Amino acid sequence: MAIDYSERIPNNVNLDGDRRLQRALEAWQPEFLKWWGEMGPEGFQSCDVYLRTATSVDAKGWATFGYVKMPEYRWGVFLAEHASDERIGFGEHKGDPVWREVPGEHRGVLRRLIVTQGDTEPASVEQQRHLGRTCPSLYDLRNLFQVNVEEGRHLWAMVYLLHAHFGRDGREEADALLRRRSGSADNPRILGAFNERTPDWLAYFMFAHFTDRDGKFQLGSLAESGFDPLARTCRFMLTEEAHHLFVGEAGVGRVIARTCELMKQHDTDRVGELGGIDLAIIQRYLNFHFSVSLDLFGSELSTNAANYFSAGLKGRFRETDLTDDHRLTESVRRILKPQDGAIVEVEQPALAALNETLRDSYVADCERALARWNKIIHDAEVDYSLALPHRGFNRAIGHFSATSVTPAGEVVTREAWLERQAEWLPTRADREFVASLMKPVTEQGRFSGWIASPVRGINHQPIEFDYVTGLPAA
Ligand code: BYC
Repeated sequence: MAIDYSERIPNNVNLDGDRRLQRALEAWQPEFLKWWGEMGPEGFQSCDVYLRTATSVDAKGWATFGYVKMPEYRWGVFLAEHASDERIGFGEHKGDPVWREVPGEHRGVLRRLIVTQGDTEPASVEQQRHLGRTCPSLYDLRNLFQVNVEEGRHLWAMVYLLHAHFGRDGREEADALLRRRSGSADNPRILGAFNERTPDWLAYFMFAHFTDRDGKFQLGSLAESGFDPLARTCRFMLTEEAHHLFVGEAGVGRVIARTCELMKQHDTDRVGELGGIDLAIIQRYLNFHFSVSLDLFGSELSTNAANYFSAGLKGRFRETDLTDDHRLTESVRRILKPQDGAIVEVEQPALAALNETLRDSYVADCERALARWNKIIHDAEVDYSLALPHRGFNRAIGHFSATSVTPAGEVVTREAWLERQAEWLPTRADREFVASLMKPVTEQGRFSGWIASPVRGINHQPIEFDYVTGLPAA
């Protein structure tokens, strides 16, 4: 399963053996590079960045590290190895052999799922393109670029599926993925969170923590797909995704650690004048990114989600580990719903409520990470706890979108909510203050005053390693 890097498009899918597909992807490649030049990290394209590149897709050492200029990164097409059990694990086709080709009757929905997934990848690169200019350290700059090139590769992963399995429609969708733009009024990205700005590094770490974590769960459910090329593509993407989540969680954790250090040193909880970020501001950023990311799971009740599952296209997270009948036609579950000024639990068909089931898995994962952040605070002997807001708070999708819910889970009037919004979501003053801290630090081994240094470097290199060289003059 080694990857051949002498190919123009590195791959482990035997692209040589399919000249038509190879030519189609080779025609898309310059368009991708043009997009990367226009919308990728601004101002750093000629730097040498200490990046990892996939060399094989098996568990043993798939990555190799070395200096690469980002436009020369070897974006390629990599599928994980075949699973041992090649049967569909859920839905109406449970037990049938997996599909190697797109089943005709599911063509439209499958394409839509792949396009939606694919659209998020370039979107996140676009959202993060200005961040390099204000990096808190070379270490963080390198991590940002690692995430960016891998999101680019995730786009390649979805584009390969579109080209290989969806004919002319697929090629058109692949082109459209390079035309939509995050935040554009005329041609925006598909999902809400991917049109929000990522204006500063606290927002970036929160995004990598909360929004990339949606990626973990969505890719995890697509990795269960009965459409085998999609499942194997997503399985390999998940191995890359783990690093992105690390960047987010550790990044926020280091901001918290620095804040606590300043609080203890100066016996105050207002660390702004000392160049740190108050825990209250961190909480407001958390509230924003968590709620926007909850929307990415779709409505609580969704016939789309039920159809994806019944058709065998999109499972639940770790479907195979679950012990029910994997069909859910007779199952019910309880979901939260706003009703007459309160939040009540109602019973609903489990199939219709699958978005909520995936959202539950996500929230539980966020809770575990939150406990690790709170441990940093408590270990520093600071009397404060961060909390996840209620899942009805600040929602734009689903049945909470028309209801005003506080982070504590109280239903209030719209007026009351708007009056207190500044307590809960980042204010303009918060954003301006955080922006004022965003001064680039690019000396080896140095870090901005608002963030602690990491525990260790990348790939056993020291923290003061020269992770990015050839920086543009300030
Ligand atoms: N914003 O039936 P519903 C990642 C639309 S992140 C805007 O509830 P469904 C990454 C919906 O499309 C993972 N629109 O939706 C992270 C539908 O539209 P139509 C990305 C939204 O289909 C960081 C309508 O509302 N992968 O990888 O059950 C960096 C009715 O909704 C939103 C995927 O999402 C929204 N938030 O569920 C880089 C996996 N939510 O039909 C990468 C593929 C819903 O009325 N996508 N709508 O036009 C899916 O599985 C589903 O499309 C969704 C939505 C879960 C997103």
